[in-house]
Amino acid sequence: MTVSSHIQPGNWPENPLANRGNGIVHIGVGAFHRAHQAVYTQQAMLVAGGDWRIIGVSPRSTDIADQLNAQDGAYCVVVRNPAGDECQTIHAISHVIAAARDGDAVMAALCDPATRIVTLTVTEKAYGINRHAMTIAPDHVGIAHDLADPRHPTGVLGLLTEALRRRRDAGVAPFTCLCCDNLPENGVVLRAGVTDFARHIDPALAGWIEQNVHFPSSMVDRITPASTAHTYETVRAMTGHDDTCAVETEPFSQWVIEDDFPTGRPAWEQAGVLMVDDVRPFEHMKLRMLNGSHSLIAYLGQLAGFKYVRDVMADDDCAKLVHAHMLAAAQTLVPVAALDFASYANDLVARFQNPAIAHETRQIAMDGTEKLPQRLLHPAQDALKDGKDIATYAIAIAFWMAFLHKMVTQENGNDISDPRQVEIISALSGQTTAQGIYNALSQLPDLFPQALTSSPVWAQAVISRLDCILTQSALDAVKADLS
Ligand code: CS2
Repeated sequence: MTVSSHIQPGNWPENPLANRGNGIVHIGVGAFHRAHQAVYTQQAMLVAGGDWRIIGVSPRSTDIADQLNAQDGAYCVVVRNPAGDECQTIHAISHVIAAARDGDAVMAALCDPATRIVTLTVTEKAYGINRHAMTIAPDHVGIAHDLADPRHPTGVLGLLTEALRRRRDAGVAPFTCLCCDNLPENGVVLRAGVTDFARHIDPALAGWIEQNVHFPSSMVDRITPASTAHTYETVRAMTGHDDTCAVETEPFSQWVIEDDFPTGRPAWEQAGVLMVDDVRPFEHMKLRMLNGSHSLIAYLGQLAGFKYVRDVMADDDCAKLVHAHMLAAAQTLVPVAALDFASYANDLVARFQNPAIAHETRQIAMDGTEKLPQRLLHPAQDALKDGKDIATYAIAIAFWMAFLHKMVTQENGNDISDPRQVEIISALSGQTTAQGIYNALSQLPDLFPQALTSSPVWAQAVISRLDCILTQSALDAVKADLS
């Protein structure tokens, strides 16, 4: 993708999109959105025009709204290339609304007929969807609040549902909902969540949404570590400006979207986005090969004292294990002519090794119970069913279990950073053996597929590795698996 507006030292470019109108509301203006969808959308408007600037909605933080608005929505993206940094200014976001203090403005933006697409990056846990049952989780805090007061929603499903209701009642065409979170068939999941939420408050509305609202799925990819002081220092050195909204990311970027936008869309394909009929082959490949390996790296790194992904990849044995896992994950994928899994794995290794990217293993280790099913557990289930090798899944899950056990015993579990932290701490209480820890975590409701929990082969594979990690070390377990 071409970099559109390089910043020369001391120079903050004019906004090339100043005369473009808004067309998208994006919920969750975190670093990933700023390094990915906003960049593509800017490029699409620069190449092909269109009124597709983005109104950002920050569900919780007010800081990002204050900071971005003070900069007229503009910020820098630092691309960490092994050969040197590049810096680009992005103007695709027109302004940001902090939902916590301005719910009415959020609703007005969602109901504006100019808003034809709502995109989302809110992380897996924010939806409040039980992905086993594909229904809303009524005890999820956002869902519970919005079911009680559906006209003043604060959660994602409640906001979309109420805005769609108002648009229907006003005779305004619905917006298209584009989920950009790392969930398999994320459009299908979002559709199930929104319609189930609507069904609880107004069954006719649920039927109207099913008939009229489109939820294309998408696969997003760009490694984007949380911004640090180093990010801001780089921007200051390159531009002479203080930009507290700056983000840093890798050179690689990919976005694959199902082309289902009845009320229009930016010419994303002219910015390098792949518009397809069916995103599933891409999404499975990415979730299983990239994100699955990422989770393996994260828990291994946390146990072995590697702060960054690149540190794990600098250890030969760990890098071999990661590569082996990528190939094992590829074994569970349906072959597609357009996709070469072996070369994708090689590219991933190079991306993970990028010495210019400081991606903390701790960041990826967060929210394990939300991430593991699509990244490791369902692929493991497929591998087991087809008689394929399950070793790398078993060691990845053993790392996750050992990581949780370590956090609970050494740090009282306070820093697990998982929405099911309380349950995890209670399940692990008093557990010291590999067998006990395995049983406790395997029995968390709605997490492990039954095909795994009922398999003695799987249990043995995980427990033996967990035992090695607990009695020797994570690196010894890696070595044992490679020998
Ligand atoms: C990572 C992802 O934090 C995580 O769980 O695996 O954010 C990953 O960096 C992105 O999906 C890459 O596109």
